[in-house]
Amino acid sequence: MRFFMLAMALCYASARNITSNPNTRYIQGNNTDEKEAISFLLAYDREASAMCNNVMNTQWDFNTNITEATKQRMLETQLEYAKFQKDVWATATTFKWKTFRDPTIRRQFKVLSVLGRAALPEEKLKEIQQLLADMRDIYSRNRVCPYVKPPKNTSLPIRPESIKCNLALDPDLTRIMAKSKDTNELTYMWQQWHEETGRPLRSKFIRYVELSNEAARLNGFKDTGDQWRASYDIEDFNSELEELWMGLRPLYQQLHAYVRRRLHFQYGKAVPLDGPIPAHLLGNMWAQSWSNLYEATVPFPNKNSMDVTLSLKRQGYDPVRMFQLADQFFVSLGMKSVPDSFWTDSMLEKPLDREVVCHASAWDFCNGRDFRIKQCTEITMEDLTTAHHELGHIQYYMQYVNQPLAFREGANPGFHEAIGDVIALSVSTPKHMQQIGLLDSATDDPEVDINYLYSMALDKIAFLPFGFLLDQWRWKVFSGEIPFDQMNKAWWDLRLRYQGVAPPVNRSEHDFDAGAKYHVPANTPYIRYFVSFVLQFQLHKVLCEASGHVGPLHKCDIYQSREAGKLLAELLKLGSSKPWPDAIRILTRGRTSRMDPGAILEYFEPLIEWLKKQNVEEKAGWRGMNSGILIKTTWIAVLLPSITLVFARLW
Ligand code: KAF
Ligand code: ZN
Repeated sequence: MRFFMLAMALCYASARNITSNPNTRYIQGNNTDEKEAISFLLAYDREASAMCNNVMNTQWDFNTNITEATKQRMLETQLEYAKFQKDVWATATTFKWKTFRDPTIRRQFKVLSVLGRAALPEEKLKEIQQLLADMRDIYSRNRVCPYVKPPKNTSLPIRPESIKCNLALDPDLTRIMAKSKDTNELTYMWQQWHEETGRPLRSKFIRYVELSNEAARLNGFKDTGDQWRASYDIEDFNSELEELWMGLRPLYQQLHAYVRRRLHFQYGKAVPLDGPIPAHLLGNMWAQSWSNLYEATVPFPNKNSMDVTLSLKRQGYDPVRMFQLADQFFVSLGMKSVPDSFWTDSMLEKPLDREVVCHASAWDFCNGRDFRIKQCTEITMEDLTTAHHELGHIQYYMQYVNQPLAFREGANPGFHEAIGDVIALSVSTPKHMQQIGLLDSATDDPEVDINYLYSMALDKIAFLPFGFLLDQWRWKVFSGEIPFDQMNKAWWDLRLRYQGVAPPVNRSEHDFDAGAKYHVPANTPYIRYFVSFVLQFQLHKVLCEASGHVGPLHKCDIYQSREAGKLLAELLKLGSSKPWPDAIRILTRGRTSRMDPGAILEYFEPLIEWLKKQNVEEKAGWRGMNSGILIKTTWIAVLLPSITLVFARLW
C-alpha cells in the first residue's frame, strides 16, 4: 500500500520540471495533507533504506578493491540512487510541510527538501561522480620511490635500477615520517608525497569545485561551503568557530614554543627560535598530530613512558584484538557490542593482493544490522586510538538504528567524530592502561602527570589549528575568495598563520598541497574534527560527573560506569532528530546549549602552567603569524580563555 502511494507520488513528480533553480533553500509546495505526508515518509524510509544498502555495497566493493570494474559498478548504482533522490525530492516539495503540526515531520521534510548533488543535469552529475571516484583512486593508489642516501662527496642521490618505487602512504610513509630523524630523508618523502598526489589532482579538483558549486546553487545555497556549513544550522557559525579558536590559541602557542625549542636543540638552525616550524619535522605528513615527537621531547624522560606501542607488539596484539578491546569498553558502559557480521565482514588489515582505500572509515549499510570498519590497522598506540574513533561511529549507528533514515546522523557532524575519541580519553589514562596490562605502573606523581598531559597535548592541542584551517581554506576556494591560481599560496598563508608551520622546500602554483590530505580529494568536510575536539572534552566532563568521578579531569576513566553509558546512549539514540543545541542541553541537564572550550582548558591546565614556566625566556608565536590578516583583538578575544576557565571551575 505504502509502496503504491510512493510510486504514484513519484510518477506525478517526474512530470514536473525538477532541474530548474528553486532559488531558495528548503522549498515547499501546496499540499497540506499531513496524513498523506506521513505515509509518504514511511514508504520513503523503506525504499530509500534498500537503495542506500545497494549503493553502500558497491561503494564498499570499490573501496576494498579498487578496479575499473568496481568503479563502474559503483558509479551506476550512485546514478540510480541520485535519480531516486530526485524523484523523492520532487514529491516531498509538493507538501506544504512548514505548516505541519508535528515538528519531527517538519524536520524530516526539511532534510528531504535539499536535493544535493542530484540537482545537477545528468551529464554533469556523471562527470562529478567520475571525478570524485578518480580523485580517490589517484590518492589511494599513489606510490613513491624510497629515499636513497647520496654517496659521500656528492649531493645527488643515485638510484640503483633495482630499487622499486612502491612506497605507500599507509604504512610506509606514515612510518618514515614518524620515526626518521634524518632531515634529508624527511624532506624527500614530504616532497615526494605532496607532489605525486597534489599535482595530478589539481585540475580535477578545480573542475569538481565548479560542478559542486553549481549543484549547491541549484539547491539555493551561495556555494558548496555555504551548503556544508548549513549542517550546523546556527546563525553565524563562523564567528562562533573564530571565538572558540581564539580561546584555544594561547594553549597552542605554548605547546608550539616548547616543541620548537626542543626541535631547535635537535636540528639546529633548521628550526629558528622565532620562526615557524618546518612542516616535515613534526612526526606526521601534515603536521596535524605531533604524538610521534613524544620520546624525543618528553618533559621528564626519567619517568615512565606513555607510549604503549611496544607493549602492544610484545603482547602479540593483532588488529582484531585491538578492536575487541575498544568494543569491550562500550560493553562495560552497558552500551552495544558490534554484531558478529562486523567481525567477518570488516576489513581491519591492509590486504596485500589488491589496491584499497586505506584511510579509515566506518560504514552503515542502512539495514539496521550490517556495520563495518575499513582500516589498514598497524599495531601502534596511534591506531589503537583510531580503532576507538571508528568504533565510536559504529556505536552511533547502532544506537540510532530506530530513527527514520533522515535522522540517522550525528546531532551535528562533529558529534559523530567525537564519540570514539571520548572513550579513548578514558582508555588512555595511565591508570586504565595499567589496569589492562599495557603499562607497567601508574604512579601518582606530578611529573608523570605532566608527561601524560604532554602526550595528550601532542595529539589534541597540536591538531586544533589544522582542524580549524583546512575548511577555512576550502570555504574560500568554494566562494571564489581564493582564486584557483592562488590556491597553494593561500594554503601556506593559512598554515603559517594558524599552525606556525612552513614547507620544507619552495612551493608554487603547480603544487596543490592541500590535495595531499585525504579529505580534500575525498570531498569530506573537515571542520567537524575541530568541532569534535572541543566537544569531546565537554562530553568527557559531563560523563565523568555522571560516573561520580572526583579529582582532576585528566584522571577520569569512565570504564564500567553504567550512569555514564546511559547518558551517552541517550544522546546517541537521538541521532539528528533534534537541533544539536537541544542535544547539548539534554546532556548537560539544562546547564548549557553551546559548544564550550572550558573543559579542554580545564583538562590541560596543569600542563599549560608548566609550559608557561618553560617558555618564560621564549617569545610565543612566530614570524608571519599575523601577516596579511586582521586578528580581532577585541577584549572578549583577549579575556575569553580566563573567563572560560573561571566558569569551568565554578561549574
Ligand atoms: C580525528 C581524530 C584523531 C586525529 C585526527 C582526526 C581527524 C581525521 C584525520 O585527519 O585523520 N580523522 C579521520 O579522518 C578518521 C576517519 C573518519 O572516521 O573520520 C572517516 C573519514 C571518512 C572516510 C571516508 C568517507 C568519509 C569520511 N569518517 C567516517 O567514517 C564517518 C563519518 C561520518 C559518519 C560516520 C562515519
Ligand atoms: Zn571519524
